[in-house]
Amino acid sequence: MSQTTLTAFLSQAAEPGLAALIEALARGCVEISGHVRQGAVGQAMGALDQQNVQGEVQQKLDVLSNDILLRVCAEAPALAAMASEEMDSIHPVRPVPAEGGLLVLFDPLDGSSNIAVNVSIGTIFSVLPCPADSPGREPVEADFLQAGRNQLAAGYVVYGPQTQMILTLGQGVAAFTLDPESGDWVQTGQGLAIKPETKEFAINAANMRHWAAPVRRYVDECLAGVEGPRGKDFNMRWVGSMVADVHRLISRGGVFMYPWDQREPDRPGKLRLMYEANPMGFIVEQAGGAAFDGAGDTLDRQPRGLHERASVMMGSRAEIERLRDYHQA
Ligand code: AHM
Ligand code: MG
Repeated sequence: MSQTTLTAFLSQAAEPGLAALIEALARGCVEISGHVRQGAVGQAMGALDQQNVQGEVQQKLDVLSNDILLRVCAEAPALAAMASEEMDSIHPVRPVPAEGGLLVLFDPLDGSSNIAVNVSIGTIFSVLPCPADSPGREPVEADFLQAGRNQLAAGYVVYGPQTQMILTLGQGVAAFTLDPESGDWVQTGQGLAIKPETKEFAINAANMRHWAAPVRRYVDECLAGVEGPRGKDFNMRWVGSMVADVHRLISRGGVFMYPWDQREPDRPGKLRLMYEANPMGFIVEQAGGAAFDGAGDTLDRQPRGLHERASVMMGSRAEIERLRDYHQA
C-alpha cells in the first residue's frame, strides 16, 4: 500500500500558498533535525555569549534553527513576514500581497535547556492571515496581533527518538513521521483525539509554593489519589520541553500546565502566547481538548505584544473544565 506524504496531504487539504509555506517549514525542520542528531559530532552544541529578547541565554541551536527557518520560509511566495521567539522584532519578507498573504510565527527550538542532556526538543509554528487592508505596504508588528482563533494552521515537530510533525489546518489534527531513509514526511496519523479524561498531569512542581489557589487545589486533589476527592491515583510527568509534554497528552491524554504564579505578579506566565500557547492550544482544541489561560479560552485572548506571555493550561477537556471551574469558584 502506498503511503501518503505531507506533500500529497497538503495538495488535498490546503490552498497552494499555505501548502508551500508548510512544506518550507517542514524542509527547515528536516535540516534542524539533522543538526540535533549530529549532537557534539557537529558544530551546533553549546551556548552563545548572548541573550534573546526574553532575557534568556541563547544556545547555538536556537540561533541556527532560527536562521534555517528564516531562510526556508522566505521561499514561500505567499509569506509577507515572520516573527520568532528569538528575534526582537518582525522580519518582513515582501510587501503585503493584494489577497492578503500569510504571516508565520515560530519558536525555532523549544526546550532549549534539554539540548545539552539529549532529551526531546522541538519546533513550534503558527500561521496567521496577513490583513489585506492596503496591498503593497510593508507588513508591521500590528498585523501579527491577532487572537489565536484566527490561526490558519499550527504545528510542532518533536525531535525525539522519532522526528514527528503534528499539524492542524483547522479541520482536525494529522501526524507525520520523518522517514530517515527517504527524507519524506509520511502520514502516520489522522483525526488525532485527546482522551477527555486522564490520570496524568504535567507541571513543574518545584514552583508549587508560588501557584495560585485554584492550581494548588487541582494538583493537591490529584496528589491525594484514590483516598482523595478524585477517587483515583494520578501520575505526574515533566520533560521540560513543551513539545514533548504536549505530545504525550495528545498521544495518551493528560494535562499540561505552566500557570501564572506569584513570583512576578505582573508577568502572566513563563510561556509565550504567540509562539507557544496559541499554536499548541489550536492543536489541542482541534484534537478535542481545551486550552485555558486562567480567565478564558487561550485562543480568544487578544495579544497586545509580539512577545506577550500567558498562563497555560491545556489538554483533556474534562480536566481543563475542572480547572476553569476552580478558577471561577
Ligand atoms: P524555551 O522555548 O526557551 O525552550 O522555553 C520554554 C520551555 C518549555 O518548552 C517548557 O515547558 C518550559 O520552558 C520548561 O520550563 P522549566 O525550566 O521551568 O521546567
Ligand atoms: Mg519554547
